[in-house]
Amino acid sequence: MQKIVILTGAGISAESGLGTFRAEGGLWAQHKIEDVATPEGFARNPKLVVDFYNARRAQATDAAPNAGHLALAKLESEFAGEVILITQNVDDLHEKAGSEKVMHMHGVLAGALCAMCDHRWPAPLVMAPGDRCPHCDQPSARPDIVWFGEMPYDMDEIFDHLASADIFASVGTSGNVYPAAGFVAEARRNGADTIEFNLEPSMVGGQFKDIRIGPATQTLPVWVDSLLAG
Ligand code: BV8
Repeated sequence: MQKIVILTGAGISAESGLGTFRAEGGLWAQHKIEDVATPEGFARNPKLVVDFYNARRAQATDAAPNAGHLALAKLESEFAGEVILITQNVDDLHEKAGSEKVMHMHGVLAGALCAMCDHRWPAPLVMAPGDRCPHCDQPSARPDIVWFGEMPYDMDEIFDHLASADIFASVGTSGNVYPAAGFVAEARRNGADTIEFNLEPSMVGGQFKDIRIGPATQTLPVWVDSLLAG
């Protein structure tokens, strides 16, 4: 049975109106990474960080999935083989599009995490520094987001999937951030066909066998239809 492993990044949500990180005027242009996406930044100024994620949670709540998300959901439901969807994105647009198995390796805006007891619960739309954990009652709630310097989720399972992928596809990611940017090398090492979907080649674009240039809302539906046609 054929196995397709897909990695998505901020670019797949761009056409749903959610800002990417590295475009001019993108998220990282408005804030420094070390101030809003590191544990040190959170310790230094928890309100700045919590408000950064409150703004993104509100934006993601109002956003609708686009034809790129919908194409991947169609692939998962209609493909005869196995489809594994790994996303670096913390929005829920893949789920809104109907994807059922989504691995959020960098966490989720919809989740809250207790820094003391590791309890997880659905995040309120607006979090505040010092929110109490419903499990241990400590004032140690934080967004359930993987910050720089923190270990992404599900890495063992992800590497198992990369070891047995027949096709590895990467959509809308700049290839700046590791370990996600290293997945293509891992998939190639294991003999997978590799394909990148982006507006331009990413930092690891040269490692892909095939590159489809264009907006994901156009390139993904064509690719999915070709896979489903068999
Ligand atoms: C780890 C959650 C180790 C937060 C994110 C030096 C110092 C410190 C660390 C490091 C260092 N050097 C390397 C590292 C490791 C570091 C890293 O890689 N840093 C980079 C900056 C060099 N990585 C980490 O720290 C990771 N953890 O290494 O842990 C460890 C080991 C043992 C024990 C403990 C720990 C953790 C990284 C996770 C950070 N969290 N997200 C949040 O979302 O706010 S990363 C964040 O940026 C995103 O999640 C995403 O993963 C990442 C990159 O963003 P992209 O998705 O690629 O978006 P970007 O804007 O960059 O690109 C968009 C792309 O889409 C573009 O290419 C564009 O052309 C394309 N596009 C746009 N529109 C469209 C489109 N494509 C198609 N269609 C369109 N319409």
